[in-house]
Amino acid sequence: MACLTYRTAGESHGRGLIALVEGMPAGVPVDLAFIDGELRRRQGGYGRGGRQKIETDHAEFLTGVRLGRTIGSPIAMEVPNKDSRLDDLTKTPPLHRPRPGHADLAGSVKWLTTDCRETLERASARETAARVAAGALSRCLLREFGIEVFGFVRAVGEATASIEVTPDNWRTLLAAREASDVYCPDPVAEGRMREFILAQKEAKDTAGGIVEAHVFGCPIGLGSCMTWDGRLDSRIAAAVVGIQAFKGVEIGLGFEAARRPGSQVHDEIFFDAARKNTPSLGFTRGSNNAGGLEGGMTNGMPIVVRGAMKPISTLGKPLRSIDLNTKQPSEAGWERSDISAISAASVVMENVIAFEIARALIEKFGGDSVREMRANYDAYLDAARQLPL
Ligand code: EPS
Repeated sequence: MACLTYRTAGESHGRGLIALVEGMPAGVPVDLAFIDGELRRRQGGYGRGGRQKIETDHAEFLTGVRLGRTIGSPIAMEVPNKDSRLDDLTKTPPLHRPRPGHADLAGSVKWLTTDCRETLERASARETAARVAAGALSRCLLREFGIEVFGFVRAVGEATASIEVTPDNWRTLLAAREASDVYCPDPVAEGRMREFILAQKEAKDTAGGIVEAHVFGCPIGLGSCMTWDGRLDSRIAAAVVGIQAFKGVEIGLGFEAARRPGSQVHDEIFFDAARKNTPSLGFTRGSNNAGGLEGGMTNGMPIVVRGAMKPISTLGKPLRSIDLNTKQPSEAGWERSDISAISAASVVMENVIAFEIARALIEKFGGDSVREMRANYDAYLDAARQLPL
């Protein structure tokens, strides 16, 4: 079975970050401007630190692409680091005082060192540049099937965007998001988010938040209820909580569904013959509380995912910690960092979700080339439209 996978390599201050994507069919038009655009969006956002002023992230394709299209071979992408200084001890000195919330303590014990740098260099969210590169590449495939992803910042502090995202309004919201340096399309909430982040900066503190992504255009039946790890919701949840600093994920109504009776949760089913030729095959719903996934499979409604990011763990006013060499109480170490990376997190979540959708799409429609996938996709929708036989 065709299986799309990716691995990443690279340290925050090493030579660069690598994404190795395997299983991408031949014939995908690689939109480098789009991929680099996503990398630049990941660098942006209100509350980012000094590193992003140094870097101009872009993807270099080392393998797997010829004349602007994938050729079916493994694809190695590199995002070079300008701030490369891993082997210079004066510029990357040892860090012995683990930051609460970071990988520092667990990693140092795990790899039997008292220098947290050996862990933090890889644990750093800089690695998400490679994930965004892989995810943005997968979106070049998704586009061929009319599947699009839209992400934004839903909440920071007490400020929550009061917008409803629909297949009809998301492009307008996207324009509003593009105009917002917090990446929140609700201008009132955006102002309050900015105030909260600025207040944390002044208090030498940090901010997290909630990001949200919507996927439009999936045909019914991606993912599978047959195995736990074939369930698309399980893969999406793993991909989202696998992002640095993410502590939670919700699909559709999420935890709220657990508080309500069934009649106020489940999305009633209707049929609209006029939409028979769309990927939803004409099946419509009165609501989308399931967030587009039932039984771990797409149901034709937009996929809706929220992720919770904890505040950045490097605080300007450090929390109490201990020195790993002396075991004496000490303030946590300080490293250049962000006050908030919530806007960047929305870009990362969009792209890791896109990758999981692309993986499920390739599993369902297989094929060594986009052309073959397209034929399988069309044949499936035709067969489904002909039901009952
Ligand atoms: C990041 C780059 C890092 C940090 C941040 C994310 O750059 P540097 O450590 O050189 O300042 O800004 O990483 C962390 C928040 C972290 O805890 O490691 C990036 O490119 O996203």
